[in-house]
Amino acid sequence: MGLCGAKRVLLSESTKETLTEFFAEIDKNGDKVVSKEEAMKFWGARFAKVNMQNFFAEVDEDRNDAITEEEFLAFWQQVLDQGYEESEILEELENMRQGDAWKKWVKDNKKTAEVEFFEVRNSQSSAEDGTVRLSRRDSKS
Ligand SMILES: [Ca+2]
Ligand SMILES: [Ca+2]
Repeated sequence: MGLCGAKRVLLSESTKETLTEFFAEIDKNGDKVVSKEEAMKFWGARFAKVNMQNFFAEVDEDRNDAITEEEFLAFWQQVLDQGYEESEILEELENMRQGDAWKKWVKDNKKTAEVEFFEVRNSQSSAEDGTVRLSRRDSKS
């Protein structure tokens, strides 16, 4: 078990910088902590609450209803560990700046990292939790 190669990719300095900038955009009062109110404001009127809840569910590691810069960066490192590319992260950040919803990066159900990786590669579309199955629809008999 485990990701093949087992070589851990770390966030690059430039990506970290972009993430920090993004964090600062949400952290309106600049106290280095993102509150639920700030997250709601960031997403504005459209599904702000759902986005905020998904965001906190994934990123607020210690569940204290506040996201620190440390938690934020640690989260994105986890995303990388799951097999996403930095370019995908950067693209998604840009999308969110344009008002896109928070994408669910980490799946809740228990699956191995390998399966997760497989799904990430094969379901770039917006398949929701639970509906993704490892079907072999491309095998013709
Ligand atoms: Ca703040
Ligand atoms: Ca926290």
